[in-house]
Amino acid sequence: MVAQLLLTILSALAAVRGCDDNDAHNHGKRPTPLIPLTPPSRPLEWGDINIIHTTDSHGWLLGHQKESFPEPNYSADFGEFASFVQRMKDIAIEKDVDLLLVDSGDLHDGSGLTDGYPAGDVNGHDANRFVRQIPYDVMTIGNHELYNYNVTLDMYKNFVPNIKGHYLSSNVNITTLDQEENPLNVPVGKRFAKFTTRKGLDVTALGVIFDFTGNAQNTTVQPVADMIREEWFAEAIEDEPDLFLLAGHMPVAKNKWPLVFDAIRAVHPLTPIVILGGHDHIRDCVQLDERSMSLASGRYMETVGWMSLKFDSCELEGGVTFNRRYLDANRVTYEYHTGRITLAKKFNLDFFLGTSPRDYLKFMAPYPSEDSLLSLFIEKASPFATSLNNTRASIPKLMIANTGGQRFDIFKGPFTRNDQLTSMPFTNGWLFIPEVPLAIAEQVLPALNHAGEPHGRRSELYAQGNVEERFSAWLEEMDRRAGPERREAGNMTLGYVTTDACPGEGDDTLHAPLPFHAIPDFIGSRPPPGVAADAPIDLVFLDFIAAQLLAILNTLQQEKEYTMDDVAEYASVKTNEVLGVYARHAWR
Ligand SMILES: *[C@@H]1O[C@H](CO)[C@@H](O)[C@H](O)[C@H]1NC(C)=O
Ligand SMILES: *[C@@H]1O[C@H](CO)[C@@H](O)[C@H](O)[C@H]1NC(C)=O
Ligand SMILES: *[C@@H]1O[C@H](CO)[C@@H](O)[C@H](O)[C@H]1NC(C)=O
Ligand SMILES: *[C@@H]1O[C@H](CO)[C@@H](O)[C@H](O)[C@H]1NC(C)=O
Ligand SMILES: *[C@@H]1O[C@H](CO)[C@@H](O)[C@H](O)[C@H]1NC(C)=O
Ligand SMILES: CC(=O)N[C@H]1CO[C@H](CO)[C@@H](O)[C@@H]1O
Ligand SMILES: [Zn+2]
Ligand SMILES: [Zn+2]
Repeated sequence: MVAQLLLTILSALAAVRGCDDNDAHNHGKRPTPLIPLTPPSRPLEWGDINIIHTTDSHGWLLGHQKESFPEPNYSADFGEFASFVQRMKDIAIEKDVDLLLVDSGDLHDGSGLTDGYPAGDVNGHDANRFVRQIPYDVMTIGNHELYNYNVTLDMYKNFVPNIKGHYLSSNVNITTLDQEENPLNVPVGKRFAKFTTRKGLDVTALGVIFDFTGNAQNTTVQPVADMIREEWFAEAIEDEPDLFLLAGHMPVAKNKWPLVFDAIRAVHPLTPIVILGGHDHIRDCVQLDERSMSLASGRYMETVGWMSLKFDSCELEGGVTFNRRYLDANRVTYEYHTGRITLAKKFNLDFFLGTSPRDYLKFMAPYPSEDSLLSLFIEKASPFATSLNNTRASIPKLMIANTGGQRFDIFKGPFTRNDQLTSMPFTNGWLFIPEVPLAIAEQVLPALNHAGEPHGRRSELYAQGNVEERFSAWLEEMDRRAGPERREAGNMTLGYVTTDACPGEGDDTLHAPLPFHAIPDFIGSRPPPGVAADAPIDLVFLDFIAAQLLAILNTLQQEKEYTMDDVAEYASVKTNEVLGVYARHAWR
């Protein structure tokens, strides 16, 4: 729900941002990059407490969108991250363990959604409305929240009061004016938080920044060494929790974490301590002792950090096992770890069959033509696919099919199992009558089309659920109505142009009508070359049209009264397999 909402808002936001560049890209749910991504190497190791960690996201809510290496690895957007978090929370509940979500700061500076703000606005103000919908338990302040006083003030006034969890700034203050316009020097967030997890574990959390000196006037960063001497600090760590959670905008190696760590260890030698750091933009992990782990999780929403703690016994002094992992932020990763393999994966719909060299169109291209889906099906794909493993393959044949089964165009580019099924979903079989003289067989198609689908036959087809004829009539009407005006509508994109029986304009986006070419009810393969008119051939056709075809055949000659007894199966390949078989052969 939240994820879906977020996605919607993100795309809305992107569209708004796109306003003044004319080239409003759609940043809605983007397709998985066509470049195949390597899935994770192994499942995550869950513990009793599990943590998802982000840091230094710097406004990369739209994810990495370029196709050059290694960008597709980080292609998930924030909506997908939100969805991942939601699913991981569900899994945590199923496993009956805790899952916490932590961010270590630097939400600002570094991408259009934060830095592209219009004059008079504040960097990150809009993007942070989406960040705060993610159910972070603990967030902390980074140096990029402190370069510009307006940004810090916005965090203090708008972000901090509205997030779901705790925003901690143990050593960072802001000076604002109180109601009497007197300077008021206060922490931006809270200095510390004590909370109980869903599973009942007590957590004491801090949010510490490194000894940053580049901060704006009227913000204060207290050196870490001074912070640990504060009275509030001593009080905050005095009671022993089940876990100290130290979030902070500070590299996990070679910085001031040991000061904080040692101060806590002096009081609590054995309490597990997790440190979630950042700022250097690297992936890093150290252990200050074996009852602690410190993790840094990269930058720019490239990396999602994972840490888990497993208590080896119920006793306080029992062992703790830590585990950490750096996840590439992409949809393949998220799907892998949530075990929510999509139906598309389960059905193997991405299975690559070949690369279509062009668009093959049912109504938008004339039939027959190089661009016609119908020509492709009956002249190329079906003759090829039905000749494989077929003892009759060497006998000349003529193939006939109806056009109701071709359901959707094929487009240039990768042709997958899903494309195979969208284009031709039905499982009709191929039948044949042997030894029909070519001259007679050649008359069958025109005679069928001349007879057309008899009226009774059409309403019967419609009653059976076949809507293709109504749909094509709708397109044809659009095309006819537009007439020569189409050429004048040069600035419009192609699409549906609806007229219905209700008042006013129904279509939201106005289009010029799609090109439309009438198609026959029946289509046929090319006559076999170099075969004499009276030579016998195999007349091959779909089982769906057998009755009609026999009736026509009996009107075209008097030599023989054909019945179903003269008909046999021609090939085992079904119509919904034909295009796939052909693609593997011709489009590889
Ligand atoms: C902060 O906001 C004020 C008021 O909108 C504006 O005049 C000022 O230029 C801003 N300062 C910075 C550093 O952006
Ligand atoms: C800092 O705050 C004081 C009021 O406390 C104000 O007079 C001063 O202009 C502020 N400086 C900046 C740079 O915002
Ligand atoms: C931060 O604000 C608190 C509360 O007003 C104050 O007691 C403390 O001295 C301030 N710390 C710094 C370093 O300014
Ligand atoms: C033809 O036979 C081979 C080997 O038995 C089989 O792998 C292949 O799928 C068959 N092709 C068709 C189109 O039936
Ligand atoms: C096309 O041009 C007309 C006339 O200039 C204009 O009113 C209309 O908004 C334009 N449509 C699009 C989709 O750009
Ligand atoms: C680990 C991983 O998924 N690496 C991928 C990063 O992206 C490139 C394409 O840009 C793939 O080739 C890698 O497999
Ligand atoms: Zn950063
Ligand atoms: Zn930083």
